[in-house]
This record gives sequence, C-alpha cells and structure tokens, in this order.
Amino acid sequence: MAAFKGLALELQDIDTQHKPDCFLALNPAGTVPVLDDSGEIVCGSEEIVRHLSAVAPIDRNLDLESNAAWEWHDYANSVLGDGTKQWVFQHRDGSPDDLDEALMARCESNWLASLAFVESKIDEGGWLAGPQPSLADCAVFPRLALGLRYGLPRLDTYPSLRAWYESLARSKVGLRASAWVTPK
Ligand SMILES: N[C@@H](CCC(=O)N[C@@H](CS)C(=O)NCC(=O)O)C(=O)O
Repeated sequence: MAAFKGLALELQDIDTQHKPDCFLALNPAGTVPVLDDSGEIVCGSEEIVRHLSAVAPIDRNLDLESNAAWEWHDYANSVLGDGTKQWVFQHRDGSPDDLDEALMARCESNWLASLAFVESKIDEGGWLAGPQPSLADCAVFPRLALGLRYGLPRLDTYPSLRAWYESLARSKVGLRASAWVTPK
C-alpha cells in the first residue's frame, strides 16, 4: 500500500520463528506486520491501512474505503494467504526432501482456485475492484508475487490476471511492492 501511495517505507524482515526482543518490544503479540511511523507503533494489516489512509493525503485514484476493496483485502488474507502460506513456509524454511506432499497438493489446489477466481473478477478497466486501483490491488498483488517467488504455478492460463499482474510487476509500484520477494 505504501508503494501504491508513494510513501517512503523501510522494510525489515522478521524471522517469526526467532523473534528478536526489539520486535517483541514493539508488538508483544509477536505478529507481523508492524509499522513504526516515527515512533507511533501500529500492529496488523487492517490497522496499518487505516493508519496510512488517515495520515497520508487521500489519493482520489486509490480506493481504500469501498466495501468491495475491503472484501478483497479479507480475501487476500484469508482465502489466498491462508490457503497457500504453508507452501511458502515449507519452500522457504524447509528442506526439499521434507515437504509434506499432501499439504503441498492442497496449497496448490487452493492457489489454482484463487487464480481462477481472481481471473473471473478482473474489472473491464483492468483493476480488481472497479475502474481504479484500490486496496484490492494492493492486497492481492504481493500475495501472488510471494506465491510465484516460491514456485507455485505460473499465471499462463489466466490471461486477464496475467496482464494485470505483469503490468503491475513492471511498474514502479509493482517493483517496490514486490522488492521483498524478488531475488536480487
Ligand atoms: N489478521 C492479521 C494477521 C496477523 C498474523 O497472523 N500474522 C502472522 C503472519 S501472516 C504472524 O505474524 N505469525 C507469526 C506468529 O503468530 O508467531 C493481519 O493481517 O495483520
């Protein structure tokens, strides 16, 4: 979202299996994401979106408020995110010999179902929730970038989704929003 809004943001990865004390001091619950906005600590993606939309000037071209955009935010977190995160964790942290094949098959099937769903919803204007970019695009794009980074199936058979993804990925916004998953 910071990338979409053009806000400066310094990203710091947290190993959630070995949380540093300085991170737990910011958020005793120990969950990510956490935003440190010049000393003001905001925990949780929803709270961060609300904080940034309150403190940053409202950009009329970026819809952060409609129900449709928030439904996509929830979809990105729960259906797409929860449905595939074990794939990411195992491919990122585990050994290729120890993959839980049944779990990976479920993640792959959830991923493909999500791709088909997103493909069917891409607006004629090319955005996910209406004729302009919104929280929906901010929420879904990095999830897809993460899945692709860790080897989930590519978007080749979903032409609208692929066009949406690639045009974002090539843009300045997409390059920044996926910098943390793109190998250097
Ligand atoms: N709904 C919350 C979810 C926060 C959350 O569960 N984060 C997970 C990563 S997706 C986490 O920090 N897990 C590590 C842990 O709970 O120890 C949000 O979107 O901010």
